[in-house]
Amino acid sequence: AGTVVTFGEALVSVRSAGPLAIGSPLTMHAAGAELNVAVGLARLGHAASWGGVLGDDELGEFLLRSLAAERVDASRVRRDVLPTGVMFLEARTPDVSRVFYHRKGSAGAQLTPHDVDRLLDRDLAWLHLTGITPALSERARAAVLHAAETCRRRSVPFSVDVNFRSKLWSAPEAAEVLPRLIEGAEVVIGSPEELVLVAPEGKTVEAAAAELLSRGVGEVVAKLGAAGARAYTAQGVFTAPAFPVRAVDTVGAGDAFTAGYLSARLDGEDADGRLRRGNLLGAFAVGQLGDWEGLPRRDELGLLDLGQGE
Ligand code: KDG
Repeated sequence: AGTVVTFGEALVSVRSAGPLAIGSPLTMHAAGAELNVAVGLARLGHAASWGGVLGDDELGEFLLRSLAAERVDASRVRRDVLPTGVMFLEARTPDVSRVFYHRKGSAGAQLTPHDVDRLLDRDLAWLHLTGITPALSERARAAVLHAAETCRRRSVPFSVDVNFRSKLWSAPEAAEVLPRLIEGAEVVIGSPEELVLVAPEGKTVEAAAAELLSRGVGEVVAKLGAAGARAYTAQGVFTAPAFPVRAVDTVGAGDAFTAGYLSARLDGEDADGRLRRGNLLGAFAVGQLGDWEGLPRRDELGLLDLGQGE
């Protein structure tokens, strides 16, 4: 049936139990939006592959080990002399966390169009991209635009999670590049603000979705956090509520939603089923520390069944 491929920058996320400035205890996790999606898909039994450039260092070894343990194919990863990127996630208060990137000049930003060609040279079922990659460097931007172009040329379906990162680039810069990236995408996912950012004419999320659909995007999915999610499709607009859960760590919930949505899409589920599985994975993700650690295997999908589960 082919492989679901994704690529981008994987990071080591170092999470603190309290303020960093006082030396709070730290734990090490594998992270990066695309890695999170790949793990979510692999846990549900999809053949998933992650690609990118990792440092030839201990942190790169840790990320490869994590991918292998989660049965994500990483056979086309390239190693580089530059260091693997790190992200500190500081629990400043129980409700407020802060992100500090140590990723400038990292191996992950060295991705090239040639790396992409190597990665996509296979039986591709689907390609998943994010709006983080074009913000990393000129060559990473060229690489991700080349990947989308390759999909359009080969008629391979692809998805884009907008994932705007204000610490990496400005909204005007993103608004210049991202509309080109999402052209012809089968699925575009984002928060309402992110969807407005990628639709030059759209002032509201509804207008943005209508514009993207009219320009050939297959479906537009708005992540609404605790309010669930909404899909704008040629068949109409569908909304599904979030699962009521206690949140321990919300970072990674959006990527989990994306993995669930894509998983259901690959399984041929309808819009309601896709939204439901997206919300379900989001709920699993927020229940545990780490971006993806709490995600379910396929036989665990019913665990959170509270009357609306699968
Ligand atoms: O969604 C979580 C990701 O954002 C996190 O793992 C780090 O990919 C990341 C980024 O670049 O911010």
